[in-house]
Amino acid sequence: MQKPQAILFDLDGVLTDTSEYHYRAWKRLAGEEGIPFTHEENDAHLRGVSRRESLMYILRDRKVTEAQIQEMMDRKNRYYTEMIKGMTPADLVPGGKQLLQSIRDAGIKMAIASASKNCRTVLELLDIINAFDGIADGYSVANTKPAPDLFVYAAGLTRTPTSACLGVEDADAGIEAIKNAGMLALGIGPQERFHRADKVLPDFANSSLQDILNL
Ligand code: B16
Ligand code: MG
Repeated sequence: MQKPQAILFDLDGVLTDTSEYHYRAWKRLAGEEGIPFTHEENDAHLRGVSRRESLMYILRDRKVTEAQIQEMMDRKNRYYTEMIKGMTPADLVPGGKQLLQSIRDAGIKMAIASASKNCRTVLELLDIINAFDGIADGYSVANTKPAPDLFVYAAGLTRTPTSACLGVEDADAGIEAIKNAGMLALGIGPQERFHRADKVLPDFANSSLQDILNL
């Protein structure tokens, strides 16, 4: 492929493995509410999906008030923030620091496009908050993935046309968002998870810029 002018990274599940913490926090909440919830369901339906929509999936057609929804979202977030407290720069994907540096050295802009409201906290804990030209997170746009908005917003932060951007995602909803934004999409995870990815890498650890560009 032609060298992109900007690379837009999802955070949870791409640059760090916080997706497992999200799962465990939802699992605990679901257990407390007496609702069955599996890892497979998490991978298929919750990856990259906002906090509220994730809860709606878990609750399915149970009748709940808005106050109960808020309480459950807060409770899950308490469990999640408790789990990420101990994160350190060692929780960045192996080879991540070198990868970000080589992208910078190649003159390619970089931004984060994460659905998470905890995004900045995680970037600080990983000590990479200053590595990006922009950060689009769970506070940036109203329409969540698979809507293109978050990736379009992140492209704008790097002042790059969407057609010259490459997005990197571990969630099928995120790949949809990238393609809906008219960008090239790199999926991280098992091939069968993704429907519209231009390329898939099973694992992001120790990936080089060449691996990414080799679409
Ligand atoms: P929060 P990403 C997403 O982050 C996670 O994949 C998803 O599991 C989570 O529900 C969502 O953020 C919202 O997170 O509850 O912290 O606001 O993958 O888009 O970086
Ligand atoms: Mg993700």
